[in-house]
Amino acid sequence: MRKALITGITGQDGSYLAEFLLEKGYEVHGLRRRSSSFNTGRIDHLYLDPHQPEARLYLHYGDLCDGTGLRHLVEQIQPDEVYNLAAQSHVAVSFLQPEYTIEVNATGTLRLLEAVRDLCDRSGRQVRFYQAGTSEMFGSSAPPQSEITPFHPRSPYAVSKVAAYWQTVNHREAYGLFACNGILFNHESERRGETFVTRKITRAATRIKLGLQEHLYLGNLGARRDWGHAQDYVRAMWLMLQQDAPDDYVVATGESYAVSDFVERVFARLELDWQEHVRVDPRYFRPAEVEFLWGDPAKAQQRLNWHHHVSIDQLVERMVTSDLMLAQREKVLKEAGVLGSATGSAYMF
Ligand code: NDP
Ligand code: GDR
Repeated sequence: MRKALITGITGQDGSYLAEFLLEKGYEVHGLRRRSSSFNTGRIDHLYLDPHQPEARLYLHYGDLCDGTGLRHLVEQIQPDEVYNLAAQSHVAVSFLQPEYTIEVNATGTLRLLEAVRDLCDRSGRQVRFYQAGTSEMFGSSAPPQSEITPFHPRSPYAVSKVAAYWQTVNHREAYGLFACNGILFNHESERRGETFVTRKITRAATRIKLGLQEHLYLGNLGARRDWGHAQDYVRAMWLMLQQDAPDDYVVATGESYAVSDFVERVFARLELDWQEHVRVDPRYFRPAEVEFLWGDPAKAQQRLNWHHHVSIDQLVERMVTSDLMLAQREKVLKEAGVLGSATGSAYMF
């Protein structure tokens, strides 16, 4: 049975990747952070008591800031494949916490790469490594962006990911590690964190539909993104590690829409007039913005035979349907007097 280690397993992509690998018959090990509140909501449906013979998902406490712990875990688990998805992944937050963002995303990746290199050296095994790179690395480079487009990062987050990208390339070239960078454009889902713009929009619009809130405050409505569904994108991560040789790949839909387009689609689906409800609040503007991301996925299509299946309309449909159910539940609880109206804090950023 092949073993995979996923850092960031409690996040959006980690949860879909865990699902995908379990389905493929892997034993899956995930890194979870110690937290004072539960942070496993996205993977609880996959978890079985480890005493049960059919259990194949194991969680381990760890943190990308703790190199010793990472090293112990890599030694103990002896994975065949390592997927490094853990990150301080919010671009706006990275302007507020630049040192921490670099510490986790850049130095953290280096710590993990070194632990994997040592395991390969000592055991003579070839461990395959996936690094979660991002279209944010292209920053202000003109679209369409592909593997040969120069990087011009526009945030501490993007700078940290460029560093992690080159560390991954360097471990491949210097030590012969089977290490790949996925350069993934934005991908969303019903499990997307609520402070990323698509989910912020679907959460707010569905709450507006049910009378739970009146307005949605957003920043730059003109920014353009190439949005896919996370389920399609985790398949690409796995495909990269199944090739004969390691390489780097852009993963995108090849279509780009403005934030205002996404807003319009969501509100139209709910038969609401978005202009009545959406307000621009400059607090959500970023010190530097990435205006136009539009990926060229030709290499992934040709070499990995990867294609996205979920269209922008299907993405909107899935997110709206799921958030409508959440809002309905919220409404019932509120009417029963069980819930206050404290959810507003969730919509920061
Ligand atoms: P999420 O923010 O949903 O998940 C991030 C994960 O990283 C969570 O499991 C989080 O744990 C964990 N994490 C954060 N800090 C640490 C740390 N110090 N040590 C260990 N774990 C940590 O991100 P996504 O799932 O959306 O993205 C996955 C990866 O892909 C990230 O690296 C992101 O930067 C990158 N990426 C994402 C894209 C997207 O559009 N979604 C596009 C391109 C790249 P906890 O649950 O405890 O917070
Ligand atoms: P992004 O995603 O920065 O592309 O990073 P996000 O959804 O946060 O922003 C997309 C665009 O929408 C604009 N925007 C707003 N964004 C947020 N979050 N909140 C708002 O109110 C708002 N109003 C407008 C932003 O300015 C931006 O232009 C995501 C993350 O998942 C990264 O980890 C990943 O690497 C990239 O996608 C690819």
